[in-house]
Amino acid sequence: MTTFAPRRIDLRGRRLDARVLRGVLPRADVDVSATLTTVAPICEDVRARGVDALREYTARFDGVDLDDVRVPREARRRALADLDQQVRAALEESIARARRVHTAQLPTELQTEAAAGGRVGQRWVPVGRVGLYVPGGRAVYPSSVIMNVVPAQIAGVASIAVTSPAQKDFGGLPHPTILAACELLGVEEVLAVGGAQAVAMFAYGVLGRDADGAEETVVDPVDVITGPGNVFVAAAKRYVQGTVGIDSEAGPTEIAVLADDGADPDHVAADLISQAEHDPLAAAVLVTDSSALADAVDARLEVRVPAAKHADRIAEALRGRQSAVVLVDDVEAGVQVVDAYAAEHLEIQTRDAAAVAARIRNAGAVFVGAHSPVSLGDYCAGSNHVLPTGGTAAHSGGLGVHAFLRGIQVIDYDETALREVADHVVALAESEDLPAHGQAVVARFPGADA
Ligand code: HSO
Ligand code: ZN
Repeated sequence: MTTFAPRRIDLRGRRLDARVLRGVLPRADVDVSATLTTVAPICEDVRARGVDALREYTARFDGVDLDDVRVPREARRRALADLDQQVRAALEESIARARRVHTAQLPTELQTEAAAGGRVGQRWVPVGRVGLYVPGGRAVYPSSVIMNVVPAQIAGVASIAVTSPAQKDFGGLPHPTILAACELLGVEEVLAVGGAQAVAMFAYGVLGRDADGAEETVVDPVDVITGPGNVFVAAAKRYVQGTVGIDSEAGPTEIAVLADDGADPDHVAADLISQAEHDPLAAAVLVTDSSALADAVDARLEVRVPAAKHADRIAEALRGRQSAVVLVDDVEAGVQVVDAYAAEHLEIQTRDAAAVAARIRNAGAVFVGAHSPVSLGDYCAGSNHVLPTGGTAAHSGGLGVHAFLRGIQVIDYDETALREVADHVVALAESEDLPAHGQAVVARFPGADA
């Protein structure tokens, strides 16, 4: 009788169409839309009352009386000076790898001749200012500072602000490791605000009063907000979307492992536990064609879970309806299942792992083979750990430099090239009953019978 094993779903001999798979692979219930009604008044209040509203919400939700929402430079310097040397070295290595990988993502400018003398280019221009949200509370993720700041910096964003909730236990500042990470990265603007109110602060900007009582801008509005957070943060991002750009909404962490009988059950168990550690709502899903492996993984969970520091929430995550061990007929069927699931993180622990991985179409990130666990990607692979959750990997990818860039098309036709295509513009304009469109072209060729 096992106690930590996720429930079993047996799909052997079943037809794996999309409807069946959607029904059997449920996810955690996180209702972002329902939370919109809670966060909307908070966002509007911050928009209307600025810093005064931020102070009130911070007192109410975080139990901190903020003098200033801005974290002084001195506090960030001190946090870095006090940082454990090993953690500092690890953050530096993580930053170096992330910079290397994200630099390679930069798109190249394009210049195409659509016709002789008719050039269309594409320039990539960074947004002017971004606001990056770093969670606090149960989740203190200096690694997430890196994952948000590095792509924004590599994209060339001139103005970068980071916010993280004020912590009662740390003198009302964000967690010191987060401040240290900001300092290591050279972030010049750090704020001590969390929750929906932080998202509103970035979206609308906030005014306050200086020492002499004169009105001053405390936080300028941003163009883009990125970063993971709880359901209130996700809902607030959804609320302000349109006013600003956002990255994908982050839900509870998910790991799926596609494994065959060659996988090491202890490693599979350790990897499932590693992401279950985040949250009682985290999802851990093993998909395998080997019931022997499934049994062996269950057995290793029995040993590893009770020994884990966060055994309670790990057990809750593994036993939750969002987690499962799924039995399939073969690896081919397994690929169909994990594609339908569209996991945030997908490990491939099968023979010919690289070939199997190459066939995956839906996943936030794919971890190939025995030596690429998800926790490597969480910290030090160079890849980004802000990834699409909740099945959104079917239409979205992880955070990268593109989130901070816009492609601007540049159209540059000469007279001959315009004349060449004038009749077509006129014909399409007439067909849409928008003749002034055609006339704007014809006006350039007086006397011609276009
Ligand atoms: N697995 C998380 C990221 C993270 N893990 C941060 C540890 N720290 C979501 O991808
Ligand atoms: Zn993680």
